Amino acid sequence: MSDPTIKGLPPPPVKYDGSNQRILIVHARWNDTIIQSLVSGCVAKLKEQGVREENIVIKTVPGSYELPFATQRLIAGSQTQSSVNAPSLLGASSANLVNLLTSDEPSTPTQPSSTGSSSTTTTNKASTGAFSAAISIGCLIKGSTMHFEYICDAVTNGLMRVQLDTGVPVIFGVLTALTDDQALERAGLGRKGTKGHNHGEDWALAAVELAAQSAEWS
Ligand code: DLZ
Repeated sequence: MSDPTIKGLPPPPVKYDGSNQRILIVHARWNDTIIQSLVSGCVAKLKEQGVREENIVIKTVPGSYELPFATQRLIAGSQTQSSVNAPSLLGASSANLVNLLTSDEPSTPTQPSSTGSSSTTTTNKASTGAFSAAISIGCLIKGSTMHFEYICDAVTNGLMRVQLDTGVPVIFGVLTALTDDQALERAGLGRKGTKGHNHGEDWALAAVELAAQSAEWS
């Protein structure tokens, strides 16, 4: 049983207003049940903070290892959209890539994963413009090889680099769990006496706070 008085995100000193923010969620599809719960908790909390549905853009990638690249491309694409000079900065091939990842078309629903249980519903009237913050969501669960350690390290460093390089806050929404139960508990799906706590909610709060604060800090 976890003790909420010791660990976890305490409430912010003020309630930050997300009504003018545009938030990107990029999520992996590996460990789909856990991911769906994290994304749902995250979206619900973003809305509670005032973020409008059309300003929540959800994109997916296969696994957590793909998160840094996709997050970087999508942020760069959104900055290009909102800058009149930006097209001249891009070579033809990278411009095409950005267009591919940031189509003006509405976000498509999550594709079924190998488990076939994916059901994230995304907005059907997505807005355009620069993202105020991004939340990269994945779930890595340790197996019997060193794969877990390498991917955890690469994704953690990659996402840190993306936020420092782009100047857009990137929230680290990646569970790095040693067991299935650890991951389930952190997605609010615990099965050992307590449902645990959905960390997706904390990531939403962090995104709105960082988006509001970084606008003031710059
Ligand atoms: C290959 C793999 C494995 C074994 N485990 C996970 C996992 O627990 N969580 C996750 O998000 N992704 C996993 N992947 C997929 C990799 O992240 C990546 O998609 C592939 O190695 C292709 O680059």
